[in-house]
Amino acid sequence: MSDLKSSKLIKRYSGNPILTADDVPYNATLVFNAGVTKYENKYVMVFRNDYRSSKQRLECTSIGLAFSDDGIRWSVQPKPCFKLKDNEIRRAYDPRLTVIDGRCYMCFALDTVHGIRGGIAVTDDFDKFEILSMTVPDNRNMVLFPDRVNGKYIRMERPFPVYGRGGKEHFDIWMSDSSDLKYWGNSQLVLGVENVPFANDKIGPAAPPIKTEKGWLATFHAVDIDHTRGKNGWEPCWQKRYTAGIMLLDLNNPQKVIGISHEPLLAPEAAYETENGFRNDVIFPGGMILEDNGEVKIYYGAADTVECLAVACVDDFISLCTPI
Ligand code: BMA
Repeated sequence: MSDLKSSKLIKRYSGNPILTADDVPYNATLVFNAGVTKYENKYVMVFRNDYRSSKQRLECTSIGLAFSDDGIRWSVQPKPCFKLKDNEIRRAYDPRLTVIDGRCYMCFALDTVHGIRGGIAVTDDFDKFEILSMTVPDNRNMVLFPDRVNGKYIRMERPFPVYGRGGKEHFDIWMSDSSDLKYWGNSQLVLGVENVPFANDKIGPAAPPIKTEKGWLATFHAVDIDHTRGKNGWEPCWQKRYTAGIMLLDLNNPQKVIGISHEPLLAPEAAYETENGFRNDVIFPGGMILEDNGEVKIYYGAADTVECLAVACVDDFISLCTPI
């Protein structure tokens, strides 16, 4: 799995990265893994910011807020917008946004004393957030579908069962539904890591899916480990690579995979993905927007350090997805 290339059907924005720590008017070091949506005629971004309170460690995380008129040039608001921290919760991070019936919902991961949890909150102004639900550990990478299916809200997620998967990081994509966004059940497996030819470790949902006539288009991240990789970033030893994949899910039974792209959509190739980052070779999409002209914008964190954009045509994405 040494040489992975990006699909020819997707183009990186030539002005990448679209957001870095230099654009943020408060303490910021790594600005990445953003959730992006269109809400009330503007593009909205919530991004992860890991920063230092002292010179030594990147021990703090906040979630920043930015707005844009074109989805490319962003203006970061003066203060972070969401912080969840107490004696139990260490930080909230990796936010994803979905607009459902005109309200904006944010999924996020929580590092807590007793494990990693997935949360869902709703906001109408990006100032006040009402927490609707938090999972038991360990779960994260949760994304909400923008429409109900058969009357139910749908969430994709990535639990991490360790004992049941042989003690390895063999983690898969699951789906649950809910009548009220608070109580979730009817959980079903969607895609196993063994079904993704460019993963040998784990997979997880990436951006919230978009609806097309042919099915739900859903991105995911796929991880491969190579133990011959040495120091590959600021950390002493980072041996994983994160690529982005895409799949097409049945409109009425979204737990059913119609097809996947058997090659990555995006594999780390550009310098801002492979060099000088906190963890090099990481592509982590968190936002996908379908424009009226059929263009799809994909927003992704690169090297856990900056936020980037790539664009493609929705019909090309559909054509890439063939049966497993
Ligand atoms: C995952 C998460 C992401 C991060 C990725 C690569 O486990 O922590 O936030 O981008 O690792 O470091």
